[in-house]
Amino acid sequence: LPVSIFGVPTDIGAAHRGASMGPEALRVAKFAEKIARHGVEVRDLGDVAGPRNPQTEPVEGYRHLDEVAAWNRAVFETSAGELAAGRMPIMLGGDHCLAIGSIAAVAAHCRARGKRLRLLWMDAHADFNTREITPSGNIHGMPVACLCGLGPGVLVDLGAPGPAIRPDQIRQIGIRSVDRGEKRLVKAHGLDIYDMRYIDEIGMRRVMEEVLEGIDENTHLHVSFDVDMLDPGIAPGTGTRVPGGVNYREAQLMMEMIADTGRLGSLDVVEVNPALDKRNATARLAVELVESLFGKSTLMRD
Ligand code: DIR
Ligand code: MN
Ligand code: MN
Ligand code: MN
Repeated sequence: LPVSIFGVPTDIGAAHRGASMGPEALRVAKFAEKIARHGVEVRDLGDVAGPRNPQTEPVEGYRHLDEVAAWNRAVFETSAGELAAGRMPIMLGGDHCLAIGSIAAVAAHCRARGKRLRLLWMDAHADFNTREITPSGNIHGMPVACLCGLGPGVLVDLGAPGPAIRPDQIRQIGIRSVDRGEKRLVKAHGLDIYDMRYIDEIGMRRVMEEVLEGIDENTHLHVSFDVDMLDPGIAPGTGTRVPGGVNYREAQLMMEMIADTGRLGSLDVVEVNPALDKRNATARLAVELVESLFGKSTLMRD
C-alpha cells in the first residue's frame, strides 16, 4: 500500500503543552525518508489545520471540547480521503485525542468495504475515561471510550451516528496506568487488556500471538501507537511518563510481528513531545520502530 503521512500539530487534548511539535520532531527524525527505504511509496501531505490551544479549564468534564472536535473533523476528512484513494494514512500527532478522528475514518472505511477491523492500542494508559470519571478532563484520556460510543455526540458521531467500533475489536498493549473509575468501566465493557504484568508473566512473543490471533486476508489492522507505551528510560519525550514500560527489544518484536502479518492498514504515532525530550531521542526511536513495522529486520527471514 502506498503511504500518506500527515501531521496534526496540536496538544489540545493533553495535560502538557508541546505534543503540538510532535509532527516536526518526527520529520526531523526522517520519518518519511526512512520508511521509504523499505520499498513503500511515501507522500507527506504536510499538516492539517485547527484551532489554537486556549488553555482553559474543563467545562462539564471536558477540556477544550469544541477545539478537540474541530481538530478531529479535520483528521477524519484527511484519513477518509487517503483511505478512499487506496492509500495508508499515517497520522503524526499531536496528542492521542486525535485517534478518535483517524479511527472513526478507518471504521467507516472498513464498514463500507466489508473489512474486519482490528485495533491495536499501544499505550501506558487505557484511554477509557468519560466525563463522569475523568480525573483531569483531558480528552486524550478518553479516545477509546469515545470510539466505543461513550462520549459526547461531537466525538462519537464523527463518521456515522453511534459507536465507531466495538470493544471486541480492540487489543490494548503495554497498559500500566488506569484511573480508579476507568478500571471499573474497562471491566464492564470487557476490553482486552495486555497489561505490563501479563507481558512480564507470559512474554511479548506470546502476547503478540494472542493479540494477532484470528487476523486474516480480510482484516484491516490499525495501530495506534502512543509513545508512552515505551519505558520512559528509552522514551522520555512524552507528557505522561509511567515507569515500567515496554523495553527496546520487546517493542521491536511487537513491530516485527505486526509487519509479518502484512495486514497493517493505518497508523497513528502520537504523544511525542520534543519539549520534554533529550536530543529528539523519542522521535528517533519512534521512527526506528515504525521502520520495523514496515519490514526492516536484521536478516532475511522467510
Ligand atoms: C489520565 C492520563 N488517564 C487521564 N491519560 C493519558 O488524564 O485521563 N495519558 N492518556 O496519555
Ligand atoms: Mn494514549
Ligand atoms: Mn498514554
Ligand atoms: Mn460513530
